[in-house]
Amino acid sequence: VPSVISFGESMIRFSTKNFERIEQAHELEMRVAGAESNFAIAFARLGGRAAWISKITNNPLGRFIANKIREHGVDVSHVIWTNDYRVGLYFIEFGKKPRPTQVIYDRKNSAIANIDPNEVDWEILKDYDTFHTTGITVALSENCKKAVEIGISKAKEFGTRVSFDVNYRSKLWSPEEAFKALDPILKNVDILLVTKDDARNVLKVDGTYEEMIHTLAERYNAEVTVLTLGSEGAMALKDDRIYKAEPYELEVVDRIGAGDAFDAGFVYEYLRSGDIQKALELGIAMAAYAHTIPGDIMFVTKDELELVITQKAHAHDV
Ligand code: KDG
Repeated sequence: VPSVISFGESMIRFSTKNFERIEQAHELEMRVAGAESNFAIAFARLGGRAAWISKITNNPLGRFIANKIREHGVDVSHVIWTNDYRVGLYFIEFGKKPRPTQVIYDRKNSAIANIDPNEVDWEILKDYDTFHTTGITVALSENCKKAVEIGISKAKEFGTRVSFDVNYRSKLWSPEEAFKALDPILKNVDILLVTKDDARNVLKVDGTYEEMIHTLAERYNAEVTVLTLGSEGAMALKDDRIYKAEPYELEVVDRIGAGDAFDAGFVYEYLRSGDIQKALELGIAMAAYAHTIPGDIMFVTKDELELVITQKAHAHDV
């Protein structure tokens, strides 16, 4: 069974209902959000073994987060609990064109931002195939950045693969700050996951998608490089060979968390079979499903995904 351990912050996610604006809302939906826990949950739901490391304030909000993540079978026993600091919050109002979706973070001074990188028992990475984290974690604080760097170097030492999604968030840092911090880190990543927008705006690669992915592969030398193309599907490069997967036709309910779902699908299948084409197909199917489900979390089964993958493959037969 493929296994991952992810590292990052999760927050309470409050969203308005029926496309209300935050300013007018008198009711908010309360859910859990966090790229790295979304990833671990999606991975666990596929049948993988998943754990999530974080540091959380021990209060009802923090317990709400850990419980919601545990519910899907993710091991949260390595979480570091503290009585200090706070649980980060995150507010969303969904827009309808031309009004954009808005995100407000209220997460400064969260427990994980104050993590001491040495308080994590990095030895546990030995028990997993892959260590996964994202640029969001690096953006949170100097301590988090250190922790990511130590985690990656420990993973290397133990022969645990490192998967990393650039996951640029403009509310956390500028593209220049992100590039400066992430560029050296990405050189130590085995499975590099990046959207075309982050590749262009943060990593400053240009040209056609093929040119972009080749540049990324040459610059960072990952075992496999994955470029996601939004509504155009996704592409991967391994050993100089390019693989592509076509997108699904879909209706968007909530796109947040789709990237994490893609990552989980890709990494799960890549670890399971090593088949890049299949990994892309599972990633794309996961992302498509994620767009149809309210909230960040992937309430799906492997069977449901296999069904849509088969239907897609046969769509051209008729
Ligand atoms: O990928 C989805 C995340 O952006 C969301 O869960 C919130 O982790 C989050 C963040 O920091 O934006």
